[in-house]
Amino acid sequence: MKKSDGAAYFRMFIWFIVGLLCLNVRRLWLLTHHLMMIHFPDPFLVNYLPNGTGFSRQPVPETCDHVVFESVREVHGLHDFKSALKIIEADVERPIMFRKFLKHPVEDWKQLELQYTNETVSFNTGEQFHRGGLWASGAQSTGKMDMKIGEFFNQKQINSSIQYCSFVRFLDPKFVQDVEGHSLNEFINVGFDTNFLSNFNEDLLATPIHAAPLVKSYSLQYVGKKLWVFFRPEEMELFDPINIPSTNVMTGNEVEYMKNRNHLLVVVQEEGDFFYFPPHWGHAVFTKKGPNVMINFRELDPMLSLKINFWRGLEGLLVRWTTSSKIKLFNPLNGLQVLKRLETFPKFGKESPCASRFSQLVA
Ligand SMILES: O=C(O)CCC(=O)C(=O)O
Ligand SMILES: [Fe+2]
Repeated sequence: MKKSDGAAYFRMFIWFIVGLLCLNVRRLWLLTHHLMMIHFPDPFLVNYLPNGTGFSRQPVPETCDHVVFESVREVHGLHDFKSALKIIEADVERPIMFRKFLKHPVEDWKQLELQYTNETVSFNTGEQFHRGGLWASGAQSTGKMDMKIGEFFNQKQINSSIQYCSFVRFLDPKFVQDVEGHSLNEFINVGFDTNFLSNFNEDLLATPIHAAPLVKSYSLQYVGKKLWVFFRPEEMELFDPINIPSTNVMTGNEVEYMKNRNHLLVVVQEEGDFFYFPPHWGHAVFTKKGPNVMINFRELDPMLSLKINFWRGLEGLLVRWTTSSKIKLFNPLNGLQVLKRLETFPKFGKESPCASRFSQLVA
């Protein structure tokens, strides 16, 4: 090796280090800025969003005909948590669907419904206008109402008004069992449950794109069907996400998302299916009309979170450590003040042209 080669390599090495530092200064600045926005929304957030223009969620593509639906991995024939967890562990950074995991999901739900019949939970009420899009729900919320679990499915549905029990916790994980009578918390540390009950008149994308920064999610569909549209962690980063404390995108729209892609990563979850997805994976969830029950257990995994997306994971941890326990709930409606502020920006968009194809998939 000539002497000049050594000097050139050394210069390259120095530039490499300078590059890394610059990258980190930018990330550190972004992180600090987000924490300021989260804790002092008035001066920071208001200045950040330029008259809501960066936040317009209106545009949707003209057609969905060209979009290819790509599916997540699937496993058939497994019915116990222990074996499923082994498979999950082997490829923990990707979502996976276990088909027909529960053999009698509807009967299992009837049992749970009976057990929790007098448990009062808070339902979000709203008006539904269409089936929604990836960036904006097809319903606008009007408020909240408390209802007993046992009463919910016995009521009459009224026109376009909807009730959605989402992200609520009422279950003891030990009562949610596989066919062998084992529960998830015998094998992993289930942090909390988030449950979803609905009886929509029309299919509805009720939960637009968001992600969970710190937890692994294990979901069981008991009644009805849901269609999940997934955004990979790196795709979420294109739309200025912020942890509030779930990760919500602040910019982008469906047109922008589809510009350089012709595929959507989707999976339909049917009665009895058990579904795992890792932290940081963005998802928008389309719920089939009619009775619907889905239960999702969350397992805190900061190491995996940092591994998949270090800076977003760090932001998630800092938001968690610096907020009161009341708003640490995995509940957007109970979230930080910044979320309420984000809600005031134009958000109610058009129906996705893919909504008809989503409906066909859950039919
Ligand atoms: O089912 C829904 O509407 C949302 C579900 C969801 O976002 C979740 O379980 O993380
Ligand atoms: Fe979610």
